[in-house]
Formats: sequence, structure tokens, C-alpha cells
Amino acid sequence: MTPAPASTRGPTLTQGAAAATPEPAPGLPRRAGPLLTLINPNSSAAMTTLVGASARLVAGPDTRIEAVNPRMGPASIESHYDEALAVPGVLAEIARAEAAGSAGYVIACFGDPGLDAARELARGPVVGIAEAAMHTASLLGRSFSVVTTLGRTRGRAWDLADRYGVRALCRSVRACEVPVLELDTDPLARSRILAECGASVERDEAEVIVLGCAGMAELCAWLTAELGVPVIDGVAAATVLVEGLVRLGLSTSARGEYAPPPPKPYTGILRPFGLTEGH
Ligand code: 5HY
Repeated sequence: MTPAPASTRGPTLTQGAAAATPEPAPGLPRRAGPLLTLINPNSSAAMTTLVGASARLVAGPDTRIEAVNPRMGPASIESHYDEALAVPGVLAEIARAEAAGSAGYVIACFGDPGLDAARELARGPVVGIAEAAMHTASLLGRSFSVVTTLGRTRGRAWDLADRYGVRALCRSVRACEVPVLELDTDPLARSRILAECGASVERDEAEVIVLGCAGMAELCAWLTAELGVPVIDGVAAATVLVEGLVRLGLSTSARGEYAPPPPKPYTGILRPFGLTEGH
């Protein structure tokens, strides 16, 4: 089966789930390059701004970056419950950005929430920041450690290391025990993150550090200088990966697991997520 042409990749969301706004986010310069959409799955506008800034630092000069967060969902993602309920918002943003002509996506939360479902819906490539950071780490050393926020999210990081086939390289997953939304307000946050990164290198013998939260992106350069080992911000890593895939003209295979979902109605508050064949 030849891949379906972009405009009919698959069923579309029924009315209501995604406000089809043809214009990219306000203030975005009209340039010829690809439009990439970074979705911060929590509803923190401050983290969305931070994620956008981190991506624009590494994106190519003609690449347009829109950084968005859903209009529904958790203020931050620090549990399985948060993650599960962040997914509808992520998918609604994918649908909105598809209508706006986005060429590729970054899911900017370290749990990579909704990654598989997003790949079924989107025409262009979709990369999660945990996936990008872990694979990038595997290119830079024989081992890496993840430093995340709350200890309760460590299991999820190990699950993803398994899923992405890099568990054998992962020396440890440490937690600084600073909540996501206090990373930039807690005066002790930086020193606690540095301490966990240092222990990962000195005690766990990690050769590379993976930052376990999109909210740590702006600490990357400082930590690299302090630690003397590569420190990876998944937002930046995922941005250049998606941009590279778009430039290569590559996208998710529409054959098999990531084929468009079969169209069907949804009920209740999820009714707008029902899928129809064509409009
Ligand atoms: C993140 N939560 O990157 C994850 C980090 C975590 O709201 N953005 C969030 O602690 O899992």
C-alpha cells in the first residue's frame, strides 16, 4: 500500500475536539521553512514558553517553531494519573496542528505521553523528549543516567529505557525531589539537581546525563560546564531529530502499528474525539 497522501492520511477528529485554526500561533514569522509543533502536555504556559525557547535555540534558521500546551489537562505531569489525562489534550493539539500544516511534532514531557497515538494521527514524524534524549545519550557514551523530578516517576523512566532498547546503557535514574512547577521557583532546585547529576557521574559512573524533565531545559549549559560530561536536554534533542527527519522527507510508516486508527464514534465528553473517514 503506498502511503496515503498527506491530506487523507486517516480519519479526522469529529467537530469540537480540535478548533481548525489555519494560522500558526500569533507572532510566528511567515518563513518558507517547515513548521514544527512542540506540545507541552501540561497546562503550564511558563513551561511552554521555556520549551519553545529551548527549541528555537537549536532549530534551523528557516524552521518555524510553535510551542503550545493543551487547553485541558493537568498543571504538571508527575503521576500515571496525570499522564493518562494529559493524552486527550495532546491529541487535540495534534489535530489542530495538522489542520495548520505542521510538518512534525515534539512531545515535550519526559513520560512521552500519547506518543504512539500521536503517531497514528499525524502525517509528519513525532518524537518524545525521553526517546530523543536516551537515543542521543547512546551516541555519546557507553552509559547514561537520568535525573528526574519526583522519585515516583523513576519507574516510568526505566520503562521507557526498556521500550527504547537502551536499558543496558542506563546506569541509574535519580530524583531531585523538586516538583515540576517548583523547578524555577525553589531556591534549592539547582543545587539539588546538580547533586544528583554529580552522584550519577561519581557513584553510578554515568558518562552522559539525561535531564528527566522539560522544565530542566534551561539548566543544560550550566550543568554541562559544572559536570564536564555531556548533559542532554530532550527538548533540544527531539527538535533537531524531528527537523532532521522532516528534511530527509521521512515520516511515521502508515503500515501496521501506526496506521491511522479505524474510524468510530466516541461517547460522553470524548465524543469530539470520535473519528470519521474524511469529513
Ligand atoms: C515533564 N512532567 O517533562 C515531566 C517531568 C516528570 O509536567 N513535564 C511534566 O517529572 O515526569
